[in-house]
Amino acid sequence: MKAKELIKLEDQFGAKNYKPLDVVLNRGQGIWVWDVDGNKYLDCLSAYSAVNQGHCHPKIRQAMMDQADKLTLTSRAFRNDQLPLLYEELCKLTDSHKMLPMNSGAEAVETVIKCARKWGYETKGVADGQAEVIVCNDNFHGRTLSIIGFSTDENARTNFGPFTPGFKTIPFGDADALEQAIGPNTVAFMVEPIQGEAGVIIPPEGYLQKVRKICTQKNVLLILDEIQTGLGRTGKLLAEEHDGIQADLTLIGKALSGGFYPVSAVLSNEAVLGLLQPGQHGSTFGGNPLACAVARAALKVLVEENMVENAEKIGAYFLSELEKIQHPAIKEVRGVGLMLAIELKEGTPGGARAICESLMRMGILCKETHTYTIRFAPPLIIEQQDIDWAVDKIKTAFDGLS
Ligand code: IF1
Repeated sequence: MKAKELIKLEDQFGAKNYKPLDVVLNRGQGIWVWDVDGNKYLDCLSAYSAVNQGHCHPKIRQAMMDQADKLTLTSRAFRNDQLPLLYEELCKLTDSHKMLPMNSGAEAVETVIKCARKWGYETKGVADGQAEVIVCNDNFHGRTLSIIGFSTDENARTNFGPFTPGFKTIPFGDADALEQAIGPNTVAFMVEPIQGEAGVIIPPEGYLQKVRKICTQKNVLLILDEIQTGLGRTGKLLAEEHDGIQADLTLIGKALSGGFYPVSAVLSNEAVLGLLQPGQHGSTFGGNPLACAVARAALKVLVEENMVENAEKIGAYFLSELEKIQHPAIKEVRGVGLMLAIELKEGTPGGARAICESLMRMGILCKETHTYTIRFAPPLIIEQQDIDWAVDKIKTAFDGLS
């Protein structure tokens, strides 16, 4: 079917909760994707960092096919032979004591909030029903009711209430604000090491170190949402490594499956996840053998093929090349590893969307965030020559800006 007809079908039968670029993809390999008309594009979004390993990685694909031939789902009523191996491999890789498998990122966030509250009541001694979790302005943690309830994005939350109580918001990047916001009922502080949806917002140097110290001093759990920053995206396996700290609870998702399948996880020290008793949390699909086999392969190729190191090296190169682009519409270029952004000056005609559409016509897919930020997050296997090719196109896109 032609792109036009497919778009028409989507508009007719689909809920309009997205406004995608009008490119209809049907194939992907490595850093490249193709549309139904056979046009080839460099993927600079990587499905919001879910395909860090590149599209249709052959080894992850093989693991998925092999497992699909054997056993896909048992539920957690029975054990399967893949989950224990994922537990061990992921915990060793991330230096965690325990992990809890879920499916989507939002589910991992919901899970961690439940666990933090439970820890607050049973270990910290917070009075029943009083637990409070501190989050940041402009956070993005997912789409469930509890999560959007503590979002500060009006578009995400308007007319979806009433919401779950027990959350407090503070400015991102401000450790003093955290110190002041913590009260006797605070059980956790949850934060993205770099805010993704907010537009690749990098906190001031040393922020996570300060936050870690404050949380330890005040007996508050530090929860890092690394669903987007994790698994190599920023040039480290986990972004917390840039600050040399360890969170009490870490969330990962997206690239945990290399884009084949929704797999997420809560990683923790024993004290927190150890509190859960049978029947208190679960999911039909969480921890299923297909998901676990895929996740094991996704982690294996990430390590074996040095994707994290490549993200660090090529990311630094990409940033330095983007910084060389001189254009009056550019306000700032920033990034860590392969999580990069160009922010345009307010009022730039057409905004970031115009640049994204122009890049699409030249064979690069990226997505604007908010009105003025263009995000670049290619798969971590990208090479220098691909960056050179892309930067050339990005320059041309800016030249075309009136
Ligand atoms: C969409 C953004 C990215 C996340 C962090 C949890 C989740 C996400 C830090 C929830 C999900 C997504 C979802 C996607 C757009 C996207 C996104 F632009 F909204 F911010 F990646 F940059 N924590 N992020 O970034 O994970 O439940 O979706 O598996 O279309 O909503 P999920």
